Amino acid sequence: MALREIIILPDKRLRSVCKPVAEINDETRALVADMFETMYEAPGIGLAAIQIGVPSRVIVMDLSKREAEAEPRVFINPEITWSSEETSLYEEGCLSIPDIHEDVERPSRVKIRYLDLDGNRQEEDAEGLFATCIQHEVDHLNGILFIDHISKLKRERIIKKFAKAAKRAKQEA
Ligand code: GNR
Ligand code: NI
Repeated sequence: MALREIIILPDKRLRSVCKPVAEINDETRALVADMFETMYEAPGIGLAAIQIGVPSRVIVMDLSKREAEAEPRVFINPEITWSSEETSLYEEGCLSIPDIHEDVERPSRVKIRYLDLDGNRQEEDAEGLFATCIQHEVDHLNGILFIDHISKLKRERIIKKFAKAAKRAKQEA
């Protein structure tokens, strides 16, 4: 297992449309292990493979409370097969856009289909934080970030802030 670097805005790789996993093998299992290590260390509640620079349709998640037992979950080639008309507002953050938190409106409930790490097809209903998080992560697989769901004014301010920070970091290097 290895801790991997989380890529942050304005890294263009975050806009990649990620490729489906063709075969679940040792490489997939090693990727998932690295993703869990990186997510728990951050710490975060979810992570898409592209956030460590790997353009594959793989997500890890753990929504358990800090004091409770860990509940690691893996979603390979996930699809949202249904979304409710009803929406919810949730304050989102993203490990690839550190220290920014904004309310995002999304469907309150979704149905998802995915492969687990054994390659078994799974179907699940998601609501609450699970629904928000899986939608946030599936967006990553399609090159979409939570700031794409907020006002253009707020989004452009955030993008500018990160572009400036990247420029400064480059000058100092
Ligand atoms: O750690 C995370 N917290 C979070 C909070 C509200 C909505 C979504 C998230 S996902 C985020 C980790 C991350 O960036 N996943 O892609
Ligand atoms: Ni994110």
